[in-house]
Amino acid sequence: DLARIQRALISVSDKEGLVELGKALAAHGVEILSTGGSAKSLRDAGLKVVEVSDHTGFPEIMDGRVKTLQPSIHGGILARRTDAGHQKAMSDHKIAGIDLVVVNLYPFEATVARGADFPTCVENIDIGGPALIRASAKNHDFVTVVVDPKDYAPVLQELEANKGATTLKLRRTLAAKAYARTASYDSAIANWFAGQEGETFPERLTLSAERVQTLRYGENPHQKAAFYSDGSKRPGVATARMVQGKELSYNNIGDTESAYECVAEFAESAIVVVKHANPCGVAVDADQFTAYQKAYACDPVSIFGGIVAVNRTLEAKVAAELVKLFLEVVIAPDATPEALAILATKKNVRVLLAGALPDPTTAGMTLKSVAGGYLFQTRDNGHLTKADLKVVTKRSPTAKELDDLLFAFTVCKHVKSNAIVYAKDGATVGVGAGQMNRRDSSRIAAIRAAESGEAAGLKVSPAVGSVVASDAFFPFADGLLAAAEAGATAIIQPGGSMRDKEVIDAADEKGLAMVFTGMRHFRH
Ligand code: 93A
Repeated sequence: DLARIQRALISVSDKEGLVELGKALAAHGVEILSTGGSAKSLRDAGLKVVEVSDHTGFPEIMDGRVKTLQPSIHGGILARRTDAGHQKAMSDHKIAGIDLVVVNLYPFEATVARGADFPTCVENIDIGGPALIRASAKNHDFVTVVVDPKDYAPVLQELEANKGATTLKLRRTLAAKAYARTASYDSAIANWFAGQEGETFPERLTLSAERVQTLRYGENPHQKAAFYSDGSKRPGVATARMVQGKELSYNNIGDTESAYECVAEFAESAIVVVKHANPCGVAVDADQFTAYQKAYACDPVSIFGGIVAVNRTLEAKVAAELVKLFLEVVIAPDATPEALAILATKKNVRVLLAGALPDPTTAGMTLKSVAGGYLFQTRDNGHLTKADLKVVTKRSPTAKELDDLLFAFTVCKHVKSNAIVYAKDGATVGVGAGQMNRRDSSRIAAIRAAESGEAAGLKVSPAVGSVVASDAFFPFADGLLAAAEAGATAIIQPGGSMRDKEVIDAADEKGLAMVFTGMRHFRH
């Protein structure tokens, strides 16, 4: 299973680790073939290199578009070393075997990312490189292929351990990585091209993602799972630095995403507690500790085993409260050293520092799988300001009601439909999520408010004097009446029902103020 390396072809755009690699190969007596720029770097470092053009007897032509696309190169890679016919072809055509191929591609993705013009991007589509990579990976029985400078070390270790040879096991691993690289390279090109055509949803979409982590299990222990990065670098659970705690689980990742995307909505210091993908306590306040107390008070029951997200540097005073609870994850842009020291006393709690907050208004795609297909949609980046709200009742909301209405509707966006959120003084006081009718969500939220109030020793439910938000219009007056009964004084909802008039009349009759947003926030 060992394959000796006598001749290597090196053609790399990213010259990281190149000289060290060249030196180590030379020390093993490997003959190095190389293309223009790579050969120059190696020669400048004092290494002996054969130019591919000297090896093939054919010059690099057309600004390098044709460098390695030669039968003597590809024959040397693809020849089966154990096949008499292949061996004869090699000697008939004076083809020398190439046993190691080290290639990294023209930086197409980086060229696109820096906003280069169309012809520059096109020129950065590597043709010869992927051909070398795919050929070597195909013939991995005999040939070692390296597409990532990170793999120079393992290859050199094997050469050291096996007298200048690699094992089949390593060659197979590298071959798999090689095809993953060319696939992701081509999908980047395909998606970019489709984007140039001005299409949001191209006819054919290729996904490329890199595995961040294999997970212990999926949503349930009998399911397998892994976590992939889409390479977008959006601040959040995929890119955050985990400073302590047990390995993240599948459900942790989903919940942390919900919490962090929600907390990022608020300009003021905010706290979001999430349980089973739904916020169960959200609050804003100039003071982080007060925000925490308000968020906690919304639902002191559901926070058990929950996820807590903050949108400022986590403070010690809040951390001291968090360690009193059983929590799964804490996520923040950053934390003070004191806060980290306090969290460290609970070593199982996963603490993620995301460095920054995601921008809720940025465009992007979300993806969901269904039997036999995928559903893509643009991200719900809808963002409302007070100016977008239309008063539809006789009574206009007070300034304080208006603040709470906008806050409640923003939370609603992050609650599974049918979503009803009661809020007061910059905090949720009751959240009704995921019910099949709006009236039940409304009632559940009111029950939650009453129970939490009772637990806190309050005489009246916190829903009394609150405002209420609904993620979609009230199709009938009943949901609104349930909210009025619970004590809400103002309502925010998209509007647009056939029975809007009936709902507005009911609000007027109860003396409620109501605003329409014109924007719905279903979330399933
Ligand atoms: O222009 S190419 O598509 N044509 C080729 O024949 C070819 N062979 C290698 N690009 C080609 N390469 C690429 O050149 C490699 O993938 C590598 O990224 C780059 C290295 O060029 P240099 O050694 O001149 O810096």
